[in-house]
Amino acid sequence: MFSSRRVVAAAKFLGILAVLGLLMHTGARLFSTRYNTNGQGIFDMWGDSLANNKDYGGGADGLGEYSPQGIKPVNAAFVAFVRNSDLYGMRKTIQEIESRWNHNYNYPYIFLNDKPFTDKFKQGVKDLTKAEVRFGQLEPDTWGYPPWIDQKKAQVERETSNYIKGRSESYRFMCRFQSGFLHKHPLLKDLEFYWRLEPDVHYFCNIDYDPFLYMKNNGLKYGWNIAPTEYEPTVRTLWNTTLQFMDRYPELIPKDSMIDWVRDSKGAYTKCHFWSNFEIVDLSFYRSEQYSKFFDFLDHSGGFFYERWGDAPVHSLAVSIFLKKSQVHYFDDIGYYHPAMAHCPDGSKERGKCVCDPKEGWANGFTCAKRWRQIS
Ligand SMILES: Nc1nc2c(ncn2[C@@H]2O[C@H](COP(=O)(O)OP(=O)(O)OP(=O)(O)O)[C@@H](O)[C@H]2O)c(=O)[nH]1
Ligand SMILES: [Mg+2]
Repeated sequence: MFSSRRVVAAAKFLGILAVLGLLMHTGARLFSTRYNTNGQGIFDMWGDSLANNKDYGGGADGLGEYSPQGIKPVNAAFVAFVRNSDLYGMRKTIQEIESRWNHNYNYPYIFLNDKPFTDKFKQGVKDLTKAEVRFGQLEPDTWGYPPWIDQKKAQVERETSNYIKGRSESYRFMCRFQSGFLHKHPLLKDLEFYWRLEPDVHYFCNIDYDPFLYMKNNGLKYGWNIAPTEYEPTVRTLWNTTLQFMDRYPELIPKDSMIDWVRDSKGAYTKCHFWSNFEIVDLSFYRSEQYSKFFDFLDHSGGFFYERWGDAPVHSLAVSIFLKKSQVHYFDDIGYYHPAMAHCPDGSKERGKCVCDPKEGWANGFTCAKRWRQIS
């Protein structure tokens, strides 16, 4: 027989355990969302809500809408600009994005190339997915030099540069194409959103909801995942050219943009940029008058050739001067690697299905990711 003192002591002990459990649970939830700066509820990032939220394409019930040939909730696709020689790197990427996400969601793929795709490439990527795959070649005048470029001057820059990819002509064509023409390609004409893919990237974790639908339902224009600083010699005059554009077209520049992400307290360029090898974008942004005037202005200044402006800093400057922070989303729940940098989601051990070590998710600690958390 238990004495009443023992019963009271046991009840007290159980009560303390329950309170401790509740505190630990809440603490873990708060900890796991400490980088969540997009104003979502605290349970959104690792909790049940995104994975099982039908509003965002989560949960088994919602997946019926995502049959391979069916019409998807968002008119969206993966888009990759690649060479035939990228076949095996691309196959690695497709295999991972399929197994981590798209085998359930079946969004189509669009591959573009400056040369015709070989049958080997086409079959090689099609073999890895049941989703629709489309192939296209670039439109005339979107690859190579526009007529106003002084090609001798461009050559001198190439031959004297000491920065990465500085000596490559085709890399510059690629950066100009991805900045100004990719979103205008006829195969992308009807797309609302794209998700950029590159060869040889890794997706570390399962994704249990539809990021396209998440962006669409929340009015988000631009989604990113890794944000380093750009190497200065490649963008020597990019910031000043952007300031000149803002002076020339004040009517296109909103007052409440997230410009302080790229402009420090002294007015200098922070060189922060979103790595565009992963980007999920509402293409109405790139199709807007604002963006297209911005690209034309940059293009005419010649910096794609007289320096080596990348599409990542160009896209990021446009995002920063035209959009509000609330229109931009940090996909910090997506584990991702492109050669040289990785983002491993904080709290991924709890999720169980990631293959990265959160301690090595060092892109999260970069100056520009920190700056993102600080700006309003
Ligand atoms: N068709 C075609 N695709 C290209 C060319 N140059 C680059 N690409 C593609 O453009 C994308 C970006 O090029 P990358 O060489 O990966 O550029 P990066 O990511 O800055 O550099 P890495 O660190 O080498 O990956 C990749 O998907 C390439 O396959 C080219 O001349 N033709
Ligand atoms: Mg790359």
